[in-house]
Amino acid sequence: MKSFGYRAWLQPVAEGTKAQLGFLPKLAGLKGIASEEFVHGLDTRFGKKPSEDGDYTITLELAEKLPPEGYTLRGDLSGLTVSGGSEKGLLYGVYGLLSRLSLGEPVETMNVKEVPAVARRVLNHWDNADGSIERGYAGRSFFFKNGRIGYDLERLKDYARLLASVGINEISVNNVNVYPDSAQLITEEGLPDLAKVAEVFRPFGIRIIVAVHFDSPAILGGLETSDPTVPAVAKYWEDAAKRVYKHIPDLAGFLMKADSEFRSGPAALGLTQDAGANVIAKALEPFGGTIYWRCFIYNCKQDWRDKTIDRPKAAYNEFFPLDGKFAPNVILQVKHGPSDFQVREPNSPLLGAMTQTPQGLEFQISQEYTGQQIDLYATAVQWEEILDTPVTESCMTRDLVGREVTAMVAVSNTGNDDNWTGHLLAQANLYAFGRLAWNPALSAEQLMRDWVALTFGTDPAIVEPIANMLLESRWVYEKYNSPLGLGWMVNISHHYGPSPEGYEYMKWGTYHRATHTAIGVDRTTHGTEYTAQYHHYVRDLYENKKTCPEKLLLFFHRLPYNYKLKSGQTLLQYIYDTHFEGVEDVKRFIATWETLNGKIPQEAYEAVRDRLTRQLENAREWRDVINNYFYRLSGIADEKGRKIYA
Ligand code: GCV
Repeated sequence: MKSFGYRAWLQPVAEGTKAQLGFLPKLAGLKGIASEEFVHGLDTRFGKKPSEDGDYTITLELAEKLPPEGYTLRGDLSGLTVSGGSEKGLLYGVYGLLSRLSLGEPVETMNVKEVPAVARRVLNHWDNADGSIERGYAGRSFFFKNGRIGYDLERLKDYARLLASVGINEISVNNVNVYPDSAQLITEEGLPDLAKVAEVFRPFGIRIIVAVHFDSPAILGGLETSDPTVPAVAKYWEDAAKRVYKHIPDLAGFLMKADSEFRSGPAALGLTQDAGANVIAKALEPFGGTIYWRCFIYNCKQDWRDKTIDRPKAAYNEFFPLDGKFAPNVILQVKHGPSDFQVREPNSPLLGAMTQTPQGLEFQISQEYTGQQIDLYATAVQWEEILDTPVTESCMTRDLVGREVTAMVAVSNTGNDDNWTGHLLAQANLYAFGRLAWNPALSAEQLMRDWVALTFGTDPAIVEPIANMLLESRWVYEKYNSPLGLGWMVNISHHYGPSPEGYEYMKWGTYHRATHTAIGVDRTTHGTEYTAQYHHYVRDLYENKKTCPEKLLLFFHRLPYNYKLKSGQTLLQYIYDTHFEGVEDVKRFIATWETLNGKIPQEAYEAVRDRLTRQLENAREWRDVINNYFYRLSGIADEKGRKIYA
C-alpha cells in the first residue's frame, strides 16, 4: 500500500464524500494506454473495476476533428464518451474525467472540451548524475545514481502518471549545469540508459529532452574547439543528433545553458548566441528536434564598485538584437524575471519584445528563494501575477502564451522523498504548473481548491482552510522576506534564511546599496536605464514612483527610508510592520493547521505541522535580522516600539 503523500493528487476518494461513484462503469471503445489508465484510476480512486454488467457505459474513441492533444467529455443518462484527437488526447481525456469524478461532478451533464494553450509543457529537472539535485529540496534524484542513470521502475512510472495527469508532455532529466558525467548521456555509452527512461515516459505522452554541454565537441568529440562556426563542430552536432535519434526517435530536443555562470558559450568565443543555437538547431532539424536555448546570461564576475553594469539588463541586451535571427526550431527559454526567481521582481523585458522568436517562459517550482519547501509558498499565486502583468496597454503577459510563448517551462521540485516534494503542500505547485501550462487562464484560487480537494477530499471544512492558507502563503512569505522587490537578502550559496548584505560585495551583480538614509537602485531612465527595455507604456508605469506598483518600488527606485507610501506609512515603517506581521501570520497558519488534526490523515497532518514549525523559526529569523539591519543603518525606531534586538 502506497503512503498518502506518495499518491499525491491521485488519491482514493474519501468515504462518504459526495464524490463517491454512483454507478458501475462498463468500458467500451478503444483499448490502449487510455483504457488502461482509466481502469487503474477507477480502481485506485474508487475501488471499482469496469464490468460487462456495468450500468453506465464509458466509451473511449478518437475524433479526428479535435487537435491531437485535445479531448471532449460528453455525458448523458445512457453513458459518457471520451473523445481524443489522438491516443494522447484520449489519455488526457481519461485523466480529466477521473479528476472530475473525484471532485464529484455528475457524469450525466458533463460537457467539456479541452485543448491545451501551448504544445510544449515542460519540466526541467536539475538532477546530477551523482544523484544530487541542484536546488533540490525533496531528497535525491530518482533518475540518477552513482554517476549514471539509475531508477526504480515503478516509481518512475508513477511519476510519469502524475505528470501526464496534469498535462506535462516534455521533461529534461539532467541539470542544465552539465557536468562531465551527464555530458555522457549523448554518447553511445550513455544513450541506451537514457532510452530506457524515454521508454517509461513514452506511453504517458511525455518526451525526453537532454541538457547538453556547449563544449561537447571538445569534451566528447575530441575536437580542439567547440566553436560552432568551425565545420567540424557543426559535423559533431549533426552526428550527435543522428546518434541520439537512433536511440530515442521521439526525443523532444536539447537544452543549453551557455555563457552563464562560468559555462562556456558563443559569447566567450566572441560570437552571438544565434551562432551557437542555429548550428545545433540545424543538426536537430531533420529529426524534428528543438533546441531550448536559455537566456539566463549575465556577468557573474562583476565588481560591486562598478555602477555601470546593471545585471537585470543583461538578457535583453544579449538577445533582443538577435530577434528574427534564430532558426525556427530554436526556443529561447526566458526566466520570468530579469533577476533570478526572486520572491518579487518585474517580468523580463524580453517577454513581448521578441516577436520573431519562439520563447519558453521559465518558472521555478523548486523553491530556491521562496522557502525551499520548508516554508509554505504557493507558486501559482506568483505565476498568476506574472501572467496578469501588462506588456503593453492592450496586451497582458498571459496573451503571449500560445503566441510567441510556445513553451511553458518550469524547474521541478521533486525528488525521491516519499511524498515527492518534501513539503506535502508543495505538491500543489507541481500540480498547478501542469494545469496552468495547459490553460494559463486558470486562477490560482481554482488551482489551489482543486488540488486540495483531489488530495484531501471535497469536504469544505478541509478545502477552505487549506486553500486559503495556500493562497495567502506567497504574501506571508514576502512579508518577512526582502522587501519591495529588493531581492537577494539571502544567505549566500544555499539561499535559505536572511543575510541582508550577503551578496552586497560579491561578484554576482545583486546590490541594494543601502546607506543610513536610502536604499535601492535607480533603474529608471535617470539611473541605469533598465526601464527603457520595456514597451513605453510599461516603462512609464515603472518610471514614476507614483504609478510603479508599490511592491516593486525598491526594484525600480532608490528611496529614502522616510519616503511616504500610499498607506501613509514611511518605507521603513512598512518594512518593520510587514516583518512583524509575517511572523504572526505564520503563527496563525499553525493554529489553522491544528484545527485539521483528526480530519486529515495523521501522516499528512504531522508532516505539515513539522514544516510550519520550521517556517516559524525562519520567519522569526528574517524578521529580526531585517528589522535589526534597517534600524542599525537608519537609527529610526519602530513607531510601535516593538522589540528590534538592537
Ligand atoms: C542551475 C540560479 C541558481 C543556480 C541555477 C541557475 C540557472 O543561479 O542559483 O543553481 O543553476 O540559476 O538557472 O541556471
